Amino acid sequence: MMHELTEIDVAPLDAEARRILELNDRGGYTVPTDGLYPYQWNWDSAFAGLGFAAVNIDRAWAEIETLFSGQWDNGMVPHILFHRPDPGYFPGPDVWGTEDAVGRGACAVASSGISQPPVAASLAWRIHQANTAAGADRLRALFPKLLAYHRWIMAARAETGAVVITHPWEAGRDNAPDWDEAMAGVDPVGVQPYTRRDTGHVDPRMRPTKEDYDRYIWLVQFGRDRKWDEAAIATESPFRVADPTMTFTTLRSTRDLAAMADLLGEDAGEIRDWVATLEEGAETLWNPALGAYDAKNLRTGNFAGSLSNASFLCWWGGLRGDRAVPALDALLARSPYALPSYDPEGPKFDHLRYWRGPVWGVMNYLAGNGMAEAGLTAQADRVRRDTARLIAENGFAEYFSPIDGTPAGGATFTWTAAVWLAWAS
Ligand code: 9YW
Repeated sequence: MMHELTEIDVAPLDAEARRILELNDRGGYTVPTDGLYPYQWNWDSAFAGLGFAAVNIDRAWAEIETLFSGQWDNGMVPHILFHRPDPGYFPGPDVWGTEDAVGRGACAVASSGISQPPVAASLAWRIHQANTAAGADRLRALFPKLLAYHRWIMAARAETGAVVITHPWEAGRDNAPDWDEAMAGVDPVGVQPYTRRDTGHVDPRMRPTKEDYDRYIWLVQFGRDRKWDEAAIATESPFRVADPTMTFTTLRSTRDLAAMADLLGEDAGEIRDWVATLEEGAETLWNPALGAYDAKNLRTGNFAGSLSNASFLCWWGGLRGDRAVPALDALLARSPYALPSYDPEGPKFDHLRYWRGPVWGVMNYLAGNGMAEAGLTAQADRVRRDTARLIAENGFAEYFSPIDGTPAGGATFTWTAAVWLAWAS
């Protein structure tokens, strides 16, 4: 269903987006939103950097640099950096227990023990392109850190060529139907008593269920008990799922890393080998029954059967060809607002429950830019215009209903502001 773009008055929205970045700036890093998410998150921060690039290039680089101050010795960049204690969030550093984690080494920043979609290289590359003079030295300093991050991903998570997650939080799509089968394989026995904080900040109907949450915490305890040793987790965990978000964002970031290497006069041989491995791995996520890329539970070999916004990150990953276009067009036709995080006609659709239906600006940014690059102009325009309309009509919410645009989750959200400034406006 196509919508006419009503005239949007861009100037006040630009001003509000800038105000939000300022509001959430904690000095060198940005929180996703006050209250609900009071720390530095990995992919949120890369998007914050992209947003700052439109406002203050120095601040943009600082955001990425602070993120990499939390990098472990083994190259892993955690999904949350706990720079300052905040009792309003659960699970905090005491629950993650990463002080003596295998691979952490000398890193002094308290953090979680898992990572997130590695968009940092791609968005740093765009920050660099926004002002190549200002970014020359900073890109050179960042490059070896990005390389180490990607070397860790390939060694720890790419056993099938596709990139796996060890916890639903790692995909950045917490309660997506993609993980349902693997989550059902987790028996949350022995979960220590805990109090959720998220449901005190937003309506519980918009959040993951208690059944999911028990398993999230069980998986954290499982990793902590193994000192976050990747080898032990890979062998023993019931939860190991190859994820299109991780796979396609890694693929794109790896390509961007190769471009950086060329610019900096560094050897890109190892990086280009990773691209070939990831392309082969991406092929294992093609689900013919769905006509789209899908998550795959490595413990059973089963596809999730989930048509999602992650399915259509393939073009952002640099894949070409039309075979996913019919599924995309069908999804667009049944979504008043694109792109839903789960098919509105699917059996698990829930229009406001987090990653089981709602539209997310960051996913639209990645998917929409990929579509434009692949020449899918009409689809790319639709995704961008819907993102702009959602924000113009409903504000800078964390996410939106794909049915009626209802704003949901946290308000004054950093990455929604960043996506507006960098792309949607
Ligand atoms: C959590 C911060 C994060 C995002 C994730 C999103 C949610 C919840 O919020 O995670 O507690 O980590 O699913 O993508 O990075 O905005």
